Amino acid sequence: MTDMLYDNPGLKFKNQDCIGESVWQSPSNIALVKYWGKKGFQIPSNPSISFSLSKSFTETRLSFQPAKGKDFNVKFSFNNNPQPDFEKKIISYFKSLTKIFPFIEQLDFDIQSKNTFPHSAGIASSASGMSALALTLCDIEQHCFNKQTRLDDFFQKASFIARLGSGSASRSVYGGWVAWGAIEGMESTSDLYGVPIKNYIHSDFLNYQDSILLVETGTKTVSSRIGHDLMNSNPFAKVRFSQAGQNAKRLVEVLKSGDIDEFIRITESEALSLHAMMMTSQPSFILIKPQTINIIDKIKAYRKETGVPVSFTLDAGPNVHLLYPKSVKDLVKEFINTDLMPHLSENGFIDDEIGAGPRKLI
Ligand code: 2P0
Repeated sequence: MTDMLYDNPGLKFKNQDCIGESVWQSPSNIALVKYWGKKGFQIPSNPSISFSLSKSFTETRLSFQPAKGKDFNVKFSFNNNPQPDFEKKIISYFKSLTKIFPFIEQLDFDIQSKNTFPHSAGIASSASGMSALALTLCDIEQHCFNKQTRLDDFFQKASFIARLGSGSASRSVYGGWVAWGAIEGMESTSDLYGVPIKNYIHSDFLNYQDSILLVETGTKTVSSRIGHDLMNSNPFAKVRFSQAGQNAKRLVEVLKSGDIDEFIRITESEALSLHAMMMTSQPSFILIKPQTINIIDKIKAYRKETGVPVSFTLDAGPNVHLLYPKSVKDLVKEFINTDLMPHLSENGFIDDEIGAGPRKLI
């Protein structure tokens, strides 16, 4: 299986045939079991589980034609604005892929990208951006070499390629619930690519909601590269990786059984453990803000008083992802409007939910 991922269709193709464009929309995702720490090159220190979002996605148009110069060229613009700094990052990412995709060296690329969510909203744009880019690259391979890949293999390779750009992006090439990283007792899972876990999901978890409560937008988050690196010297890292492995295994069972109380226990603990790792690294980072804690307190109190199964998770920033099944959406809307709004920034919240995954437009 792994061989297929590295397989390339040969160094040369008829240049004149390889011209065209590929356009993909690919979602961001929110992790419930967190990836924080890696070993070697883009291999996670523990498995992670996320669901892909519906409204928060990147749309990437990649046009390609035979290279004019000796080296391949990449132009990248975001919202129609050229991004020379990001261009350099893409060139080095593309260079890292030339063993798998030798055609990269023979083409010039024009990449135009845009997001449906604001840059500063604390939604993982590397997950949606790098997965969209990986999907367009896999598309070129199909186009230029007339490959007839099985759909499952196409997405597995896209996930593998996306991971090499950004770990969390490996989970965004699928809709619904996705695991990345080997989970004990689940042979389909791998450190090399994400796998959809759709066969195991209880109906309560099929339409889960994520209202992203914007506490502070535009705040600096710790770069994921630095954050992951700091786990190498974190004194609690070993325990954390083991905890995440257990939580991933347990969460897969919970998604199947529909045990929402256990879901809440695991996922809230994951969110706080992620931030505990940041607080206990050297240098330390405190990314949560006073309003993050106020909101968490309100969520816990509301859940205790009403029994409504709302819970929180956090990404690497101060905003709170409010999670709940669709059946309680009206109640939760009211809770947000009356209890939580005073704690939010002027940007309010983004009402998102589990999504169906990437979409090919062209
Ligand atoms: C996650 N995060 O599982 C965790 C939770 C942030 C907090 O994955 O270096 O941008 O590109 O592989 O995927 C952020 O790290 O890191 C991340 P790279 P990535 O979603």
